[in-house]
Amino acid sequence: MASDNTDQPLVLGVATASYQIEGAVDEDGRGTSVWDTFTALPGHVRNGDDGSLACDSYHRVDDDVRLVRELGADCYRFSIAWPRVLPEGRGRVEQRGLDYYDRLVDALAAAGVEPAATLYHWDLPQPLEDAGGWPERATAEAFVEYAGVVHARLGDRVRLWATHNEPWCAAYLGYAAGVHAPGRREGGAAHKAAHHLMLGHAWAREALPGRDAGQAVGIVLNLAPIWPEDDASRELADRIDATRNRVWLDPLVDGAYDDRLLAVAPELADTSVVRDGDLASIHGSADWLGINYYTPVRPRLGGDGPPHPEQGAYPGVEGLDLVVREPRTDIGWEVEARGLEELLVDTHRRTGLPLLITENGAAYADERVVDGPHGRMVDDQDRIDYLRDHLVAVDRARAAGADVRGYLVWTLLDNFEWAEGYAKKFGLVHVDRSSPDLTRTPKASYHWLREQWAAPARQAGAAHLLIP
Ligand code: PNW
Repeated sequence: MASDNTDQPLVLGVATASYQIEGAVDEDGRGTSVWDTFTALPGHVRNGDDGSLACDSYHRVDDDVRLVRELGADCYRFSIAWPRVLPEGRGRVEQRGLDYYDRLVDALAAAGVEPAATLYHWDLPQPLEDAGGWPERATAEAFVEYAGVVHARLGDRVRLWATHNEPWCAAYLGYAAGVHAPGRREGGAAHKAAHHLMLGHAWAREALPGRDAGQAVGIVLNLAPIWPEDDASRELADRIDATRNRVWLDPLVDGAYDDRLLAVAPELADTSVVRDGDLASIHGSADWLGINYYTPVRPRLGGDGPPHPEQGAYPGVEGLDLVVREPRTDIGWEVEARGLEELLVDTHRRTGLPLLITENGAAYADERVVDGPHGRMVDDQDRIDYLRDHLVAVDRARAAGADVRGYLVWTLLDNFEWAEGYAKKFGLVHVDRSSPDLTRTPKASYHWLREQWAAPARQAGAAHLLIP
């Protein structure tokens, strides 16, 4: 029975990811990741940008945590760079890399902010990619080893864990479309990567001690509402839904890949890839589910013209056109808060899991620095409007019974936005890349959220909302 959940407290906070903010790629024994390699090759990233400096957060833990605390966030979601911890991907452990996350977690504790750690936000150690990457089952085994090492160091203080961030991007943008690292264009490899990502997730969760004692392990998916443009595009929409949503949710919820999915991803019918017991391992393997939402997907049956640039991200699907309606953010993504409401209600019905919105936010060209009530700041009214509309959508989904426990904004700082480099800015805080200390200036949206979040009396400590 649907119940109104709007009187339940909501965890509020912000999210970041290691490669996007840390910089310091050659420090303290960090190994090479696929993103170091990918960004070094011309043509992969706008303006030839890379994450070697990023926001220099590796050296600015205290500044960043202060910004999180002063925002009034309950929770800070960050990710751990695998090659800082295991420079070769497995085997030798680099304590200095772990020390950095140790300092971060302690600083968050001192600030009264609940840490939420993501183990994999795309920084695959290059040696593992050299051995075949996620299309190889051995990568899932290495991930379990890595997860255990991190957990042994941080598990006494971190209670909220996510295994993977957006495995769709890792598998399909990385191995099929080739627009993310490692830049391969092999549709079949992407489907295998998808399975191995889920397998690594499930095995890692199983291997983490303390899961029954006040810890919760989930996975972060960028599920999307799929809205066919017309009746003729319904069948096409179903095939988009297969790899965008069902390849993750079906094994998790049903312990199976069904025939409609196998028609798009025949590699998953191969019993040397999907082995006995794999689906049983993945079945039910999440204590909570993270949802990253930015925009709906509107497929339309394409004509005979050239293939749509994003078609490569949907291997096994021909004749795809993707419609992007107005209004759009600076990265070209449609603004449509109803997509979030629908996604939350549908995912609640489908999974029954506690849901945490682990990312939502907007890229705008925030160039106007003004004198405001809080001193110099960036006027980003468009971002305020985006966040307000999406927070209203969250409320509506909760009123309709969706079990949404929290909402984290993407992202704290203007940072390295993957293939878009530094040109597309999602931050609540502006980072002056030309200043030697990478000066951070909160935008109007930061001040607005702080006022919003100070208003309701929220319970201190966020983890209890997601811990079983
Ligand atoms: C997510 N796409 O990435 C990530 O989790 C963040 O690291 C990222 O900064 C944020 O969303 C904004 O992009 C995506 O091209 C990157 O479809 C690209 C796509 C989707 C998600």
